[in-house]
Amino acid sequence: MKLYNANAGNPKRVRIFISEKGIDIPRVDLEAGTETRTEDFHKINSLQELPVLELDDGRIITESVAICRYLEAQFPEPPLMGRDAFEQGHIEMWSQRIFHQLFLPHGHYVRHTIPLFKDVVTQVPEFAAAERAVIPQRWEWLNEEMSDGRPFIAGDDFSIADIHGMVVLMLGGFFDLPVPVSCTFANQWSERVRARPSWDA
Ligand SMILES: N[C@@H](CCC(=O)N[C@@H](CS)C(=O)NCC(=O)O)C(=O)O
Repeated sequence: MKLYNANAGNPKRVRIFISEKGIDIPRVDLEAGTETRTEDFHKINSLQELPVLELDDGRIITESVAICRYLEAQFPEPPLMGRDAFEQGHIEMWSQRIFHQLFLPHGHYVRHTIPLFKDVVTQVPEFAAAERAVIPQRWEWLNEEMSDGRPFIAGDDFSIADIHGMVVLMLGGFFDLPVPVSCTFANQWSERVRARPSWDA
């Protein structure tokens, strides 16, 4: 196997997942937005995005969550996507919530702001500003949810829902969008996940 990787949010999701699984997958490091916009890379992923997992027989899986799902099936321990039907549904629920409530506003802000995406989307500065403005409220929502004192987003165990949150923290670090200081529980969670070895993946 090999992972086509970049220093960006969606590849980071997969790198953290791989680190949490304790496995090692060789990487091909590319620069997203430049080295991905070639004819050769188009043959690998028609959307010209990273990450991409190439299996030993040449088969390809794109989409960060799809890659995680494949790895979860191949390497079930430790389980990051739930052990039984309830856990799987519950973790997926939290993954969707973190993705829609927190990752998307960050993603929209980035895509509508930085030069890398100016040929990919029609950048609308007002939309970028509006998406940036909702982020503190979304952290307050998560903080309220976690005020029951649970250590991780979906409960007692670390899961892919936390990995989605870690990617949000990483983007927040790049674009000066920290967890509001008033969000005590969310900040405690942030410290907890930043202390994991996978944070540096
Ligand atoms: N839905 C995809 C999104 C992948 C994506 O947007 N990757 C970005 C880096 S975070 C990229 O490669 N962008 C290059 C470009 O837009 O040219 C996933 O989850 O993997």
